[in-house]
Amino acid sequence: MNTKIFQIKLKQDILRHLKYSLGKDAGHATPYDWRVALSLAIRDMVVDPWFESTRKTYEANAKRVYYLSMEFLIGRLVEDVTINLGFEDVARQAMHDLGQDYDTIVSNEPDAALGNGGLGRLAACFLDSLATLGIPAHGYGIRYEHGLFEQHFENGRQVETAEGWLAQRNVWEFERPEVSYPIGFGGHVSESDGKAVWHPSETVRAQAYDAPVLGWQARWCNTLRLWAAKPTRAFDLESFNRGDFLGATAPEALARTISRVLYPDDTTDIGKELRLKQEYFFTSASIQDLIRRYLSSNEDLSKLSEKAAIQLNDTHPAIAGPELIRLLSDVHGMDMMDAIDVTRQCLGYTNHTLLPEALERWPEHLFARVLPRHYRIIEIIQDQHLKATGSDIRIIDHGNVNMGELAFIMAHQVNGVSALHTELVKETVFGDLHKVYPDRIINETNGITPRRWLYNCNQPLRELINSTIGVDWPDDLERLERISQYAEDASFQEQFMAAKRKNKDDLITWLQGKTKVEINPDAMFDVQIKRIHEYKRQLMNLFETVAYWNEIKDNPNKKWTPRVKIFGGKAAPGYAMAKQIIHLINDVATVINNDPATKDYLQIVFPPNYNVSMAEVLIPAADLSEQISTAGKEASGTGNMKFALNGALTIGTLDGANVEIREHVGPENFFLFGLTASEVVERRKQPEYARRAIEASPRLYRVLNQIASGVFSPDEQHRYGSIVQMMYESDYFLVTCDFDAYFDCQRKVDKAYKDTKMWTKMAILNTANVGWFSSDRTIMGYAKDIWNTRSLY
Ligand code: 26V
Repeated sequence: MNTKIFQIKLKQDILRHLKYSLGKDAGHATPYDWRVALSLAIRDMVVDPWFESTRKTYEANAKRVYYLSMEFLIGRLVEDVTINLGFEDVARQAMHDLGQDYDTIVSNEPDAALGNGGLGRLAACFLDSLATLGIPAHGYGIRYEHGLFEQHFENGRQVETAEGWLAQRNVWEFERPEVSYPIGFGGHVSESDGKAVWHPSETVRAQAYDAPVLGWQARWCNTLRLWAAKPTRAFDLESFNRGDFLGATAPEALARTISRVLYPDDTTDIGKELRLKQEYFFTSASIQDLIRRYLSSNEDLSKLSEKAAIQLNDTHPAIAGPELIRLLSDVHGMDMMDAIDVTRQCLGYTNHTLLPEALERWPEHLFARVLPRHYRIIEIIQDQHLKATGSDIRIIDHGNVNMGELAFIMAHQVNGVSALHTELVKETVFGDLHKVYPDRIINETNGITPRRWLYNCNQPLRELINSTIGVDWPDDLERLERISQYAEDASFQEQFMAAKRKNKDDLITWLQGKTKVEINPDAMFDVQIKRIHEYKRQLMNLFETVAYWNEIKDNPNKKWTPRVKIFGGKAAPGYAMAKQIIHLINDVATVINNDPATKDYLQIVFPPNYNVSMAEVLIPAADLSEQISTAGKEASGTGNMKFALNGALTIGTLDGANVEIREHVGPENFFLFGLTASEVVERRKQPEYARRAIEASPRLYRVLNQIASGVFSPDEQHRYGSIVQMMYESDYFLVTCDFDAYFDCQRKVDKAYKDTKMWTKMAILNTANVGWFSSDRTIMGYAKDIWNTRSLY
């Protein structure tokens, strides 16, 4: 079909959905109606490729990947799907013909925010790449009623409100009432004919909702299956008839609690029973589902690993090990030791953090009460591991069930997410297990999908690349290298700069109404967007901002490089220090933005409610990417890759994937500073390292004094006393020790930015040389090293 005919058909489809799916006529349709009608029309076109991929997979009886993740941070979908179908222009024109602005309509879609940060966004990029590569795969997760909380500021403080993406119709999902599994909790275990029988005291149902995941150019389509918790008995008529109306709905409310909200805390082991139940809930449903699928085409469960690769996205689904063993042995009669072997051949485990407080441990008594049969199976796994290896590393230890050890011991491969992180995993968290299983830990450096993170979010740059090197790069991103030959070409440079400028203008437009600050588009846009955490060191960035402000005020006649400091990010609701940091950023912004002496040179903006859609506007507009974590703490980072791909230069430490990014773009195109991971460890051993660093840095000393004396909180002088005190007394993340190096490095950045030609060349070389960080490359690595799966087209 040619474009014209498609356009007519799409228009008809949109109007048909408006009428028959929404019951609206065009004259009375709201933007919401138009968006839903457009999405449904687009969705219709995904169904055939979806069926086709499923049919091919069944026909080939192919091995499937099962990606188990507590989080999928997807963002909006309609543009993504439209672009994968190759219908962007058609859809834009069709909407235009219907009197609607495509961009306005699609921006009305709520983000699917079923994740906290990096780990969840990685899962979403992986789904995109699996579909693009034609690898049969299912994502499995939870259909949270409320995604990540929404953030707004009241007097500079973060306030959280419940997010409600499902209040509107979720056009992408297909409800599957017929696909549902019982999930038990609690109770006791008895024995019958030498077999264990678990009698749960409470049972809920996991019901499937499927969304198609379409790959690039619609060549392949996988499924994201999310589970919603439902009661086994929806309504208690007896209670209702007695007049107990609330009690009648209690079973439903109780069951639904399990899939009600996404845990917003990615920093602490909150030790909540509900969280454990959530983990078991979606893992058990997924394992039951994949066994059923296997048995629909195969008989012998001992060969399960020939058809199923199960990847654990961190330890949240680590209960998959004991659950699969339970089902194989208790339910399907397999010998327990064989079941352990089969399970291990199926499982892979990805570690995403070294932070000790984020490693999951459950109090033994809680675990044994909620999952008595699994507790017993873990004891058996542990015995087998102790006997086979002679090691003394236990899963159940000091009254805790350690999910990291469980995942490690039950997986045939364990991977870190960047080269440095993987080495640190071997040396630290899993040092002892690594000695016992020396071939188990491997590295798979993270990646990002270039479809969302360049092709879709940065149209000006996309067009420039297309017209310069052709259109074949989005599914083979290393082809971007071809633009490096134009890095010094005056006309290409000019166009590259023009694209950046267009994105900056668009950002300014987008910010209107979100901030009162008037932004200078010629200023350097310096961006730090990520969860607020001490190790990510937003504080160091802020201290440097204050120091720069001081410098400008002290030397008002010097030619300063104008900067806009942009912050974005949410703090976990229970993380008091992170919330203080947000408050301080906003307070500093108020003072600096209102200083007439510096406002031409320095501005701070912190738009609230950072999410995937906001990242899609901010990243293309950035000149400078802040990747300044304490070395050894950021497992990989993926924002760092998105910025570099969009032509921002990085100021960063040797941490996570920064190390590899720097190798790819060349050290001369990367602003490096700070202690290395091993220097960090050494520095911490020195007494009073923070106090000494402050004493040695008049600049930092002055900044801390200003903060302590209430310069930024005139209404409450001592508001930030605890932050300043923490800097002097502990400063675990070494803000004080890296401050001077960071400040000096920022002045190098200033200087480089003044030389527009030089800067543009460096930016072009960043875009040209980060093709390796495509998540397609990452997924090919997993497919080869861990899953042993292949593309089916
Ligand atoms: C832990 C917990 C603990 C219980 C409450 C909920 C919750 C949610 C998440 C986590 C772990 C978060 C780990 C994480 O997001 N790590 C990030 O993973 C990215 C992808 O590999 C990586 O780029 C980031 O550097 C890393 O911080």
